Amino acid sequence: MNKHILRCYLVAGTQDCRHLPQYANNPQQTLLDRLEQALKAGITCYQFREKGQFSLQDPTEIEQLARQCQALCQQYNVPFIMNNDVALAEKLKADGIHVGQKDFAVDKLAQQIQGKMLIGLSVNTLQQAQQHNDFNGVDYYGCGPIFPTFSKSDAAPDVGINFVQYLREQGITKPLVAIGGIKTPHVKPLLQNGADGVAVISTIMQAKDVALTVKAILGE
Ligand code: TZP
Repeated sequence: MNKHILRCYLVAGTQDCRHLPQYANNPQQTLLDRLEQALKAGITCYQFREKGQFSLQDPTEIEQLARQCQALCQQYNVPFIMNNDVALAEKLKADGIHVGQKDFAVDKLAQQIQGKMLIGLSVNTLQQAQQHNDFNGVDYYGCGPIFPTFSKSDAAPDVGINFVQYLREQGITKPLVAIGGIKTPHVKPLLQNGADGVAVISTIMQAKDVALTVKAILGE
């Protein structure tokens, strides 16, 4: 895979838009508007993650929104990754699927997907990273949470900014995106430590100026 897609990776669903003024009238449109601003500004990847108690619950509404987000991503030529929902990812022919450690047997998933989509896997320990380092079925790791996060209720313990460097020193060569509590000043040290990019929710979703924030992440 092209590692550059991990450089500025936005993860978001309607639950991440609750602070925005438009949200009360139309959560879906609020997400779509933010996503388009971020796409225009140059994000390199988007993960559709509709999750938790404040997310949409109706599968038809979720699918409809996912399709709209996907269409926007296609317009800007940015990969559309589905969080966790393999059936929906396959139905929509998403560019990728991202799964956690507890979600799936990733080896089985890779067999099922047969290279038709990218597969991202969350890792939180060296052992987890070692387990699939040489397995081509996993395309990239989401490594974290690096810092404490308010965007994921069941987040694993935070690993700290030097964890990425530690993984690289221990021979982890898989493309890797750092995630969890990442703000713009953390981007440079994370890249220097060996990350291929950063994935964020709140830094972009809560930005006063989305374009400036995306550019800051991209170092522009
Ligand atoms: N996985 C690990 S941390 C996290 C996810 C989805 C949440 C990241 O959100 P934020 O707001 O960038 O900390």
